[in-house]
Amino acid sequence: MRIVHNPDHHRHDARHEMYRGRLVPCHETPDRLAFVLEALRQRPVGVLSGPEPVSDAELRAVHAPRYLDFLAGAWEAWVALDPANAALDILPSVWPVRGFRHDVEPLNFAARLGLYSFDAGSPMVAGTWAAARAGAACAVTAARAVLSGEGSALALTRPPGHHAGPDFFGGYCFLNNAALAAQTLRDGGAARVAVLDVDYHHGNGTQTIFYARDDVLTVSLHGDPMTEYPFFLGHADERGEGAGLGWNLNLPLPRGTSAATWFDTLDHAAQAVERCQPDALVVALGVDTFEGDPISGFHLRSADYLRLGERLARLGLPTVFTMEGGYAVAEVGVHVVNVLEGFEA
Ligand code: Q9C
Ligand code: ZN
Repeated sequence: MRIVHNPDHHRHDARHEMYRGRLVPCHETPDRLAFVLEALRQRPVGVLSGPEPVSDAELRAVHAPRYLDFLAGAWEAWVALDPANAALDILPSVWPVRGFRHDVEPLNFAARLGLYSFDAGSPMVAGTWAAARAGAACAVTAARAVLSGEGSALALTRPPGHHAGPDFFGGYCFLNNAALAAQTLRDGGAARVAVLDVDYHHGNGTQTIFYARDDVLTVSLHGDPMTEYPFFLGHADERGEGAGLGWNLNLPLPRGTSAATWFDTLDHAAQAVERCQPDALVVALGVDTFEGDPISGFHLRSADYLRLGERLARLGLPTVFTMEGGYAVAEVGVHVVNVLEGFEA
């Protein structure tokens, strides 16, 4: 297994996210990745490397140019408003909802920030763009490795990606690493690609990116959006649209779901992947399904991640993993490496 590590991830190190009316310390922190690297030192299940460069064209195959331009220039625009802003994180506070215009990009910075986001939980700092872009390069590099015959690869990166859509960020995500990996696999010759999202939260960004397409199957098992973030997408009746009808599968589960039920549902997800007969698989690997996760509500235990890896390996597909959520920080490394070990066994 090839493991492509993001050397710039630590540059995304925000202070606070808005949660229940307060600014609370960020859940998505640089030490999450440090714990994975430490677990890999103890159990070297793969060969570590850095990312190759990614082109703007590759990013634009998934994200809107004006969104990418906004992200790339956001910090400079923020500090230009007031030099004192350099000491503050960027957080949106105004959004265009139903009936508002989305086709006109306002000049005002706060308004542009709201246009391109969907929550106040995803702060940006000076290094966010560099970290996210290097993370995208990790995802593309991992996909290229699999295209070159490597059986599997992990984009070991943060910030995560599966909540980021064609032109919006949120849920701690800015660039959709799983979608970039899937698109790279498509462009490299895979006729059909499946994305299987096992993060606790619905992969709304990935779903949105591929919703009308019949070349990428998106499958997500996640906390029921009636009660769980991201709330406004992820229901079972979202099956794709146009040519993509039948190419999206959501398997929402109630908060409190046991490991036994979760694995039964994973089996349904895996069967849907098999039916589509893809040439390659992308696994959006969140480990916030852990019973000890501070913001989630499923009950997987550490050893269950070995089983998850084994089940994914049974699909027998060239596989790219992208690192998504998981906020029981000290356990994240053990869980990610358990998945990889189970996969390689
Ligand atoms: N109720 C990922 O796992 N905030 N993102 C939830 C707690 C957003 C999670 C607040 C959670 C986003 C990649
Ligand atoms: Zn998550």
